[in-house]
Amino acid sequence: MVKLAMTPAAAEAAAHRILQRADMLAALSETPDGLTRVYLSPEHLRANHLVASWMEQVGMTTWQDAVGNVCGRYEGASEGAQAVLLGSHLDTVRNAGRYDGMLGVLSALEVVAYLYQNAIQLEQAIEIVGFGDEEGTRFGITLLGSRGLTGTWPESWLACEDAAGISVAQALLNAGFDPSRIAHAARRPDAFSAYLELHIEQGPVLERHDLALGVVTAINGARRLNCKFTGEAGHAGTVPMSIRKDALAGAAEWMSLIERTTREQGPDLVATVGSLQCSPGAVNVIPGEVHLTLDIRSPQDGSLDDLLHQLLSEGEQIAVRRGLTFSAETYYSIPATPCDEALQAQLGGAVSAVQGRSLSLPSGAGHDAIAIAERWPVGMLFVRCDRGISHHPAESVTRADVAQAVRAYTHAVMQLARSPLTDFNNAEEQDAQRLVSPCVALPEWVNGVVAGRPYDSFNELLDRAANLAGGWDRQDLELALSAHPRIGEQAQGGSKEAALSRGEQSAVDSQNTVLSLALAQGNAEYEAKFGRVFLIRAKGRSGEEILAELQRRLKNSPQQEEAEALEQLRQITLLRLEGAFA
Ligand code: 2AL
Repeated sequence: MVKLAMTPAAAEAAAHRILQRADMLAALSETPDGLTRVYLSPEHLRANHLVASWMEQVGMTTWQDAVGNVCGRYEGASEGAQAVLLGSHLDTVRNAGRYDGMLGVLSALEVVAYLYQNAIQLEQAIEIVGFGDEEGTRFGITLLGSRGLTGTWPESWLACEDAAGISVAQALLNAGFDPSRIAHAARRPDAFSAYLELHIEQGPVLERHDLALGVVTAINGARRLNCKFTGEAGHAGTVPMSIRKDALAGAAEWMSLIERTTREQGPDLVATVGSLQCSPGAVNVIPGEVHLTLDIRSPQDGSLDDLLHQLLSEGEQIAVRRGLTFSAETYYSIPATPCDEALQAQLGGAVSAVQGRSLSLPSGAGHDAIAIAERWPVGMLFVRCDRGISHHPAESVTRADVAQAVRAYTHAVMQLARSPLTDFNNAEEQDAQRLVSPCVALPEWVNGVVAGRPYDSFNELLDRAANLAGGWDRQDLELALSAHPRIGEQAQGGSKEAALSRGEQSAVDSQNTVLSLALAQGNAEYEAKFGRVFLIRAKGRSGEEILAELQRRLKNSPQQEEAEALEQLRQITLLRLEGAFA
């Protein structure tokens, strides 16, 4: 059973605050009825200000970056630590809903509020970003906020204009930003270990599964095409059916096939013919030309391209059979963005802990994570929304769902940002023993290390472990050897100790028969002389180096050799301990 840090009651209170704050942000709109808040508008700047004030209430330092994102940082255990980045966007489409984007920022704030209120400082820092533009409502170009962080703004963007003829550069100036400083918004690649985004699903899948939460596998890639069937216009009364070249009948047949073929290829693929123009478009004329669009999407580029290939070849075959011509031109193509598998697993574990099971699903809509994935591993958590409605004032979530979301989100973030040392300090005694016992098969040492908890730093833990190892004697050595097979003999079995041993001996070339024979002979001589297995820290040493050491140590007196073997055992143990806390 996974233990969740945040109680259901605390999550309820957080959800209540989130919904209240979503209402407060929804009031920051350029239209009095309905919500419209576009990039670099006065309402956007006011939203940034409000979000920054909420960040400061929970112990975050805040700033606006050079492209107008609002940012906050909750420091980690050491100043300047790498951060887990949480966020989503604060801009909207026209006449928008109040949760698309905002729910992610407000939930991230509750994660930090939980840490702050419980005086929890994690190994990593937590940063939150409220992106200034994801939707592209104002300038027709999208992801301006997230591309600021990745430092991938093309030069050409500054000249793009809004409907009133105001350029991005001018809008930046008007809002108090300096267009020549755009590059300063870029963050160093090592600034973040991961990006997590919580978002409403904007589709009906979670609702259909009766689940509040799901984990995103990938953000769909998409292709958009302009297509055309050309036939021959003619008199609707005089041309016999058998010799017609009806472009619209060809297009209709293709559209039916698009639907069937796409369905047959699996549940994650979608294809849409969204517009159709028929000419000459008269009741008594056979259609001579049809222009239609095709939009197809999938979480995998491979399956997307396979589908596209098949659909185009079907269009071609229909045209040939009907004496038409068919053409298609791709005018938009965006690759799929896979979410990081480890982050999916982390989020999936948190979601299962909260709602009993997790559901993985692709995202049909675009998100800030698309841009962020170019630099950092991304993970996304979806929250059910009423009937999947989004980009509409009727967008809606329930408080109960938001409470579950915040609980799962907080758990996942704490797992990600905490150190193995914190886990060790907080673990049940048996779990703590399980973590360190593969280092050496000496229960007294294991218990001593566990009893020394809590440790303020890994160095403190290492010091105690080394001190305890300083008291080992011959008996300890013999006991510990049960977990150390002979050099040159691969440890068998699936135990943690066996796996560690195999890794340590990986530089010993077992294919080299001359070496293997020499090691076997040396091992036998050693055992005959000292009465136990030859022990050496194998990591980083080749078989030849180990053999040389073996031959040197064969000349030791029993006392000298006991001291050397104990020293090797200490080194192996402390190396393994470092590995366990890496
Ligand atoms: C080993 C082993 O398993 N790992 C290591 O460093 N040395 N064995 C041994 N006999 O020395």
